[in-house]
Amino acid sequence: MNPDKLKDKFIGCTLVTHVGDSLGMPVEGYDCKTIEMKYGELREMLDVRMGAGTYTDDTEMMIGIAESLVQCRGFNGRDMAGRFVKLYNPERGYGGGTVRALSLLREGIDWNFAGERVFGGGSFGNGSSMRIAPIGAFYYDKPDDLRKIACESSNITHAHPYCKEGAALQAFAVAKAINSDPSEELDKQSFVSDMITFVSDEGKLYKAKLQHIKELLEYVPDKAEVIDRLGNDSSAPNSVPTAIYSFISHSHDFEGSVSYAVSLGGDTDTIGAMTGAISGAYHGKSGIPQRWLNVLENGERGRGYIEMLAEKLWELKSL
Ligand code: R7I
Ligand code: MG
Ligand code: MG
Repeated sequence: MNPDKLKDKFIGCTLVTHVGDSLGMPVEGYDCKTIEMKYGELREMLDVRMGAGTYTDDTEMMIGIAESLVQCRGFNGRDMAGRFVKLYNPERGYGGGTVRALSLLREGIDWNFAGERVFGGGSFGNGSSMRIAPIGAFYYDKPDDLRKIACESSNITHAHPYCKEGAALQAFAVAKAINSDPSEELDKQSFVSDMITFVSDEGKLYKAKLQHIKELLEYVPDKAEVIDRLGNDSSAPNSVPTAIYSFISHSHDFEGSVSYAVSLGGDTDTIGAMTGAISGAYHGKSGIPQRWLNVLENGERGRGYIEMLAEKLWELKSL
């Protein structure tokens, strides 16, 4: 891979996590029909709820992962857990399970044991998949390491096997998108087949959903069918496959993929963020519409900071 293109893709997957998060944030929890009725096709960041271009917990936690990988030159669970705790801003709209895990970590519970104490055995929420883009990028050429590190990073807050598998699958989708050349036609069916092969025996649920994706790619289904077969809620199994489908079904259309993800309703910021991570990894930063970049928040840990972290991650990789 041309180093400049690789750098563009590293920045793309992190920055478009922010884009998808911010595009979906104003309508999180709305159903598909309400979004369509109120806004039609949502392609602009609305100035409601937290304000246009503001990110939520999805991006804040992704920043924690990127900072930790850069500072530790790879995965360090204790450091990553500490950064999640330090960055936590309750105004960003965290899920209840993650709030509980972070408070256990703050009380001094070891990073390897807090996650399993949430919801008695670990949350199955999508909180560990939504933040995974930097791990998908950093380990894009090492699928075994990618799986291991994605699972360990999930375990910090989300110990349920569905979450570990979901985080690994989402990271693998980012890695596959980085490895794919957007100037060539994407072989959609083989992209999904590779994902089915990647899923472990504990992830049967994901294998079944990926099989649904293969079928849905054969025609243009209406949104109700996609939601029915793949889901759109805040559990990992009902959102990671939805993001993968949103990307693959619109792989040629960067803007359309993220807008489509949000249009499905439900957990819109998160499905938008995860779709954005894959689309951004595929098209790179250079594919992002300028009007979207312009509106992203850009304070102390905003757009510029995220871009700087992604560049550092890429530099580490290029050593
Ligand atoms: O996974 P998590 O961080 O939530 C992420 C979501 C995203 O949409 C963000 O944008 C933010 O809005 O929150 O937080 P969790 O609370 O661990 O999981 C999310 C949801 O999954 C919870 O609110 C529960 O509804 C559900 N859930 C469970 N319910 C019962 N028993 C997850 N695990 C369980 C469980 O074991
Ligand atoms: Mg959120
Ligand atoms: Mg969400």
